[in-house]
Amino acid sequence: MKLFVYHTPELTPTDRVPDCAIAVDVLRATSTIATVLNAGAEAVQVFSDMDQLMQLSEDWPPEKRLRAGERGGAKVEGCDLGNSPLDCTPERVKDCRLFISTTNGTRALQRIEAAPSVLAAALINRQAVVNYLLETNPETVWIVGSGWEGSYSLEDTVCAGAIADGLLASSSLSPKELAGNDEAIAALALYRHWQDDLLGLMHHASHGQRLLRLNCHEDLKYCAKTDILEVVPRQKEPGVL
Ligand code: 3SL
Repeated sequence: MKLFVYHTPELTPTDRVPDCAIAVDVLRATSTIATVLNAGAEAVQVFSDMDQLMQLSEDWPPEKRLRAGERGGAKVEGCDLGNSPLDCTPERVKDCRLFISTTNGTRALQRIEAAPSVLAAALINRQAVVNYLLETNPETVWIVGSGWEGSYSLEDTVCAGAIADGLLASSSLSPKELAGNDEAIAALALYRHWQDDLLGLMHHASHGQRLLRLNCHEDLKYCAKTDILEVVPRQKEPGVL
């Protein structure tokens, strides 16, 4: 297995696809997607465009549909939910399809949707994703950070490093054998430096600070937890996990 890390969708190659591509948006889209599927949602359908989300979700029975929209960290008016994973309780989401559009995370998923296997990972389901990779053993794996409007996000790279660390802990691979690019080595080093204070890292991160200004401290605390969910969100058809 060779692991490549790309910090943003924009930095991700467009001329080829890997065997497995993983989107990461720790704050907060992939944390929300993992939480909502773990809570019993039927599926999550992602959109980069809010109008398209509203239009396509119209065809779904209203009692089986939830619309989630986030822009700039805040809930989009007219949606049932914003992008807080803490709102995704089983009572609220069980058996529903979540139609979701967020600033960066849903764009990252759309960017990799042509890969034969597409996953969504966050710190909260890191070990489940690691186990899935070890079981399926894809030759090439890309981890694509969502970043923020084209720029780097610390928390996505630390999650990529956490996945790399988990793979190394459960295999005989060395970092040199596993890493496909320099970004993968850097992600591993970042995770190993911060692994005992991931919430502290989120407080340093620019998007963490943005969310703190929006009073989302509980979200940060939740998204900084590691390995609390067993779920592996997998794409069933383009845009649907
Ligand atoms: O950018 C995104 O996709 C979101 O996860 C951002 S936020 O955490 O909901 O503000």
